Amino acid sequence: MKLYNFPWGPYPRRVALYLAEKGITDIEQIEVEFPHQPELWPENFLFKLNPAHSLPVLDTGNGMLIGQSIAILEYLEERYPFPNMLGETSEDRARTRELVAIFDEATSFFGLWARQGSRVNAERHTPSAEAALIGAERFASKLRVGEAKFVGPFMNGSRHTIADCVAMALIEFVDQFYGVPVPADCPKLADWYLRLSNSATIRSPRYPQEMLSLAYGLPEQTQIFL
Ligand SMILES: N[C@@H](CCC(=O)N[C@@H](CS)C(=O)NCC(=O)O)C(=O)O
Repeated sequence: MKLYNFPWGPYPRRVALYLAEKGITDIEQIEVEFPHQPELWPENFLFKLNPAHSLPVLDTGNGMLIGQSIAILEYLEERYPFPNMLGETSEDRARTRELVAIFDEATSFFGLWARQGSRVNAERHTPSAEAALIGAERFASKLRVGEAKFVGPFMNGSRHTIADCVAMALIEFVDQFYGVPVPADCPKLADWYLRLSNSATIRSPRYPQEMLSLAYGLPEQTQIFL
């Protein structure tokens, strides 16, 4: 199998965290330049990989390309069932998937805030303060749902699941790249984030310095404080 990825984006990072936690080392990792510069790629390279032009993409080695991070996590969970990172019972798996969906939605709404409000995206989008505010408010409300559904000590109880990978990839990115702290009314998430940040399998990715210096301080740039 081959994984096309880059190290620091919130969607790619989900898979990187999963591989590290699971101890999977036999998937070839191919690092792709980001931001995407299609003119630098071999002809149609990423389009062939994924019509959405997004990363990560998993080449399963048997004729299939998977271009959605959650589908990749679930696929890998079937190929590498131990240790189980989805859940033992139907209820357990449903809870993990529910948490995954909550933090996936939060990631999309955060993307709206960042795309419409951050200096780092100014070349790609005409900023809209109104859209940025909608994104920020919806992002915060999804985190509150995550707080209410959090089981502890991990997202879904006593073991690390794919929900921890999806949530961690988001919270870490939002904090480290954009300078957005966990909202004060989500103390369980804040505590979980602190604990996991210090665990052996989670080492912060290196962010491109030039982009980081533009991105950092999103609340101040948009005057939206959660
Ligand atoms: N829903 C997709 C989203 C993937 C995604 O948007 N990835 C970003 C990187 S973090 C990307 O490649 N964006 C392409 C672009 O902005 O041009 C997934 O879960 O894999």
